[in-house]
Amino acid sequence: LALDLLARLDPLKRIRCPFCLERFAAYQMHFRCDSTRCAGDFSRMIDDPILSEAMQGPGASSLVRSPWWTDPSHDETRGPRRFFDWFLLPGALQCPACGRPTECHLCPRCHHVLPDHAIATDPGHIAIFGPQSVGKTTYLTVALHEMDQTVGPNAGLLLEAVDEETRQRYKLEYEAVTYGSGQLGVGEDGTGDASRHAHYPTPPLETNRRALQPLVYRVKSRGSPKSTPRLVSFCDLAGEDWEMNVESLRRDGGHLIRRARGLLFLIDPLRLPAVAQDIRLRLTEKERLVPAAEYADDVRKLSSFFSKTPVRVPLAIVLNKLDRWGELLAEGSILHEVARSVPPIDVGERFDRLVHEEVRSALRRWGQPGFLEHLEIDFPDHRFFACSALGDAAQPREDSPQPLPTPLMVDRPLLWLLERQGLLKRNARAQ
Ligand SMILES: Nc1nc2c(ncn2[C@@H]2O[C@H](COP(=O)(O)OP(=O)(O)OP(=O)(O)O)[C@@H](O)[C@H]2O)c(=O)[nH]1
Ligand SMILES: [Mg+2]
Ligand SMILES: [Zn+2]
Ligand SMILES: [Zn+2]
Repeated sequence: LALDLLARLDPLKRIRCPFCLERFAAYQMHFRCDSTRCAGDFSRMIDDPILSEAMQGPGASSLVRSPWWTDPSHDETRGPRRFFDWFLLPGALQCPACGRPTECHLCPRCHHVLPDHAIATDPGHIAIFGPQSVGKTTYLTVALHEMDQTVGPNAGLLLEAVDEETRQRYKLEYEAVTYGSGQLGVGEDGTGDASRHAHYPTPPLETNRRALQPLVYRVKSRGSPKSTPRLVSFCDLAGEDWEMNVESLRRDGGHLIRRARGLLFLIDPLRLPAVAQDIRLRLTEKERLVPAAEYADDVRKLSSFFSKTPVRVPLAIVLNKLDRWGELLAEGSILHEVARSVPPIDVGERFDRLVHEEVRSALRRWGQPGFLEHLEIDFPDHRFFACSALGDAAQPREDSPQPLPTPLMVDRPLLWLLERQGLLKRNARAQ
């Protein structure tokens, strides 16, 4: 990507990498050769300790190699020119291996290719976390799908994968699992797609560091053609790390929570004894055997990622699997109606507030005043939501065939968080 002269004249501009969320000045960006000749020729590649560490963690055991790259302000082959990057960023650098000029910029901390818009604007970031099996991965799958198909267009907003890697990862690891891999012909109906199944638990960081790589999207909104699209990244963390390896989560993935612009804490109220013991519910074997939730501890855990409290980052607390517990609430309440698949009318700020109040009083009834108090004190900018990613498509057995999701209110927390970081115009949430 080529920087325009205006951007080149601003070498001290602070940039935030949408992948590792580190901040640095524009003149610190690295370059890499992106010619097809260098990309396809292993013998021309050189060691890349920064990429190795980003992929394998500190003390990476094997060195990854990549096409020629350089840190321009320390590259002696550039002669004295390197000292002037402070005044004018280099336009292109010549790759010594293939002789071609390259304008491909890398984040100096993680060596991910920086998309153009990352250099122009500050990216947003939403971290999705919570206990095991509450439905985080399914939520992200369905929320992004809805964003693409209905919610986004209704709110005048488009999310577009920033690179092929994000596009492919979402498609293969998220969408193909919940929506099927779409191998059917156009005239066939989608009910029998056997490739649809429940997500496997997200692996902990110790076995797979993939969760550290966020999915990055370009946010395009209708109306203002001159403004550069902003970026937003999403990460979906493993419940196992949240519940059992919080030390390693804080060490290796702490930045994804600490530097988030929006926090999305997903929980499953079926793990509260007051809910699970309701005689109207028939629990599955798995639901019966999980340990009781300790939400006040979760808030304490979350605060421990930050150097000081109160934390100003907006926090959405989302009670998921509404399809399972919504009908326990009073008849006539929004949550009861939505759980029965009565579509809500007139969603918007006022609607979100009503849901917030209903959830809050439910949590109080379910014996969670400590949780509520902790939130008030440590995360004053919080909002409660309720949703179901699967709706009435949810199956009691994970190994049974999965119908297509019929989500309930998955978009509300996402839109609220996008609005709070200035990625969505106020009032666009009202459809
Ligand atoms: N009833 C119901 N079940 C759901 C819903 N969303 C997800 N599930 C089920 O919950 C289980 C866990 O879903 P995941 O999305 O893998 O949960 P997770 O939070 O990512 O789990 P970890 O990656 O282990 O932390 C799966 O069996 C899903 O089918 C929902 O909206 N309603
Ligand atoms: Mg998961
Ligand atoms: Zn980075
Ligand atoms: Zn080259």
